[in-house]
Amino acid sequence: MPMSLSPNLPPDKQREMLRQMLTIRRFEERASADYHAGKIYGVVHCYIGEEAVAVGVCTALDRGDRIISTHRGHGHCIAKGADLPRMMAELYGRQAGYCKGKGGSMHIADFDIGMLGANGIVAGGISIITGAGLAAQMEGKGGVAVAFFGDGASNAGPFHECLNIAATWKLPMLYVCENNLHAAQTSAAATHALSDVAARAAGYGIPGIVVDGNDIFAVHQAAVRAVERARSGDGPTLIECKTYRQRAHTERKGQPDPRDKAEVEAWTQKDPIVLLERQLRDQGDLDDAGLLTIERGVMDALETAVAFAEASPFPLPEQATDDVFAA
Ligand SMILES: Cc1ncc(C[n+]2csc(CCOP(=O)(O)OP(=O)(O)O)c2C)c(N)n1
Repeated sequence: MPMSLSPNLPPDKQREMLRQMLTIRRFEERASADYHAGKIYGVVHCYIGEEAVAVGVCTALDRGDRIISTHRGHGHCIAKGADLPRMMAELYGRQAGYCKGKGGSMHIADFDIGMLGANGIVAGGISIITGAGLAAQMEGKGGVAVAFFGDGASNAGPFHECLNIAATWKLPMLYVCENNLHAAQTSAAATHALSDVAARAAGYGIPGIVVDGNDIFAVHQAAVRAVERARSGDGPTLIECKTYRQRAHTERKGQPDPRDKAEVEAWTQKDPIVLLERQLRDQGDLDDAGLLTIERGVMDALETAVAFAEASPFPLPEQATDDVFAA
């Protein structure tokens, strides 16, 4: 199926979308390799295959708008403009990282760019960002707040409670469900009876929209409309992006991945980066040289981030309880 066209986006903005998606992809490929090489600790959940959602939505936002992420958070951080060296240093567990090396992949936040945090608690972020939506409404400056979450999270209480209150109070919110058809090792079909999470919006009296989450222009257009609605005081929208993670649930070796191989292959064929690249070439907005320039820029930025991480020391044992607010 051809991608949606996006006549409202100038070509340089479309190429910037590609650059951001490639940055997420290469960042995570490196994070995965370094995790397996024993340089990164804890756990790494890759967003590879879902990049069009984070970039498509965040391109519709202003810097002051706020987002919240999940355990699979690198893509959202990068799309909202987080600093790659500080992200990589955090994954490496170093002092120069976003959490001074004590949070790891699932705890990166940057309030200066409106990134309120990744979150290891499934659906936990939805409540926090709904509070940010209320704050934006009270500030009265037209800000919006965006919750990114998975299909699994849409079965949890916070999703339903927050949609209910956001709809009732007309909060300036986007609820963006990244439906990758599986929650860890459990298929979506085994945990909810509706095939579309977006249908749940009807229960709260707000629009529920289904988009092809691998088509960045479709995602972007849906986000632009939802942002307009939110900014004009009409309340939240639930956008369900049908997408797929090309990797297992985490990068840990030997974990079960019961997904059907044909399903994985079919979605890999619909890779969102390949789709955008092809679309830009068809439009005459990208050639081999242009792509090479983008790829080189991405790899240079990544090498700089890795060198920054490696040059930073590990936190000291006596710093273990610094900046820890709960015991
Ligand atoms: C409250 C809570 N329950 C269970 C888990 C274990 N867990 C981690 S990720 C995950 C699956 C989440 O699926 P989904 O929300 O669809 O996101 P995806 O991993 O597909 O991106 C589960 C059950 C958790 N982290 N938090």
